[in-house]
Amino acid sequence: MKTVDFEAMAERIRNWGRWGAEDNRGTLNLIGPEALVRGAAAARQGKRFSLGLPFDRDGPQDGIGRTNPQLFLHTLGKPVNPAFPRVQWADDSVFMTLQCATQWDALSHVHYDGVLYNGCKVCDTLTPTGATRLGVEHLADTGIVSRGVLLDVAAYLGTPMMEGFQGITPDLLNQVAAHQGVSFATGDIVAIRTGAIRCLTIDKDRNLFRKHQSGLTPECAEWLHDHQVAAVCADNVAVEVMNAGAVADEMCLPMHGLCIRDMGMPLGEMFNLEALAADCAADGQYDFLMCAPPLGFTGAVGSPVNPIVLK
Ligand code: UVW
Repeated sequence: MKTVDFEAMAERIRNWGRWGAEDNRGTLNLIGPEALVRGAAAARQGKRFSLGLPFDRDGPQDGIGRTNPQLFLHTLGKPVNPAFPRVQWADDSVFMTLQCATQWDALSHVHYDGVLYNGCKVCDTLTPTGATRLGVEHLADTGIVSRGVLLDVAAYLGTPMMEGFQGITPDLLNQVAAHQGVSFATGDIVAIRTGAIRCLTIDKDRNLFRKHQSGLTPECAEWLHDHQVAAVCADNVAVEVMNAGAVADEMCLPMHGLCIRDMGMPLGEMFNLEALAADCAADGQYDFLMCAPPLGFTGAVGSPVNPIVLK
């Protein structure tokens, strides 16, 4: 059954040209001086949290599509200067899919109908050595930093983890926000907690993680647009609900298309929100400074990140 008129919604929320034809940053343009000051002001207790998963061979990927980080310490000890053999250095290299663990999707990550954000044609933009437009470096130069607001959907539903593949609707987001007593301002980063990351952090079971992928329904793209959100992140693999069938009939991963390609909104995936959520529940403060700069790999379509939150 068709529940969303995908094309109509895409047209309503499309930000192409809003920040100029050459824009590569999309909704991050909403993070102006006011948003930065609001973010800094949310750090008022001297608490800090990392939202990053470890980057190692035991990561979330099953190796079928994407590769967990393979680190090679290829230089174990080499003299800096042979005249001083006591002082030596070690070097390492890593092979990994940039999307393998906690990460940002850049605006070049997802397209449909051969067109990316801001009307960039895939054939002119995506090359085997990187994206000529919309690469993650454009999100890295000023960082992804703003006020963050946690919406702890799992806690609101009274469960440590949403099981299976439950869709989180705009109505549910509003209920969680009202319950927590939070409101939103232009340029905020919204963090959605389903609890799914516990399959990795507690059960250490990447297969179990794939079986519990609740997330946002496509209608939430319009909610994010209406609330002038700069970026959204979640503790699941795709921010949006997976395996829910063809929610919008003709589209798979409809929120990816709507957010990344139409709105120009980066998606943050596999953010570990557990310790932060426990603290927010304890002190009632659900907003914070979120500092989550991607790495500036030129032309990359995404980047690993170790987000740091200050309260
Ligand atoms: C896809 O699965 C295509 O993307 P993501 O890693 O953003 O969920």
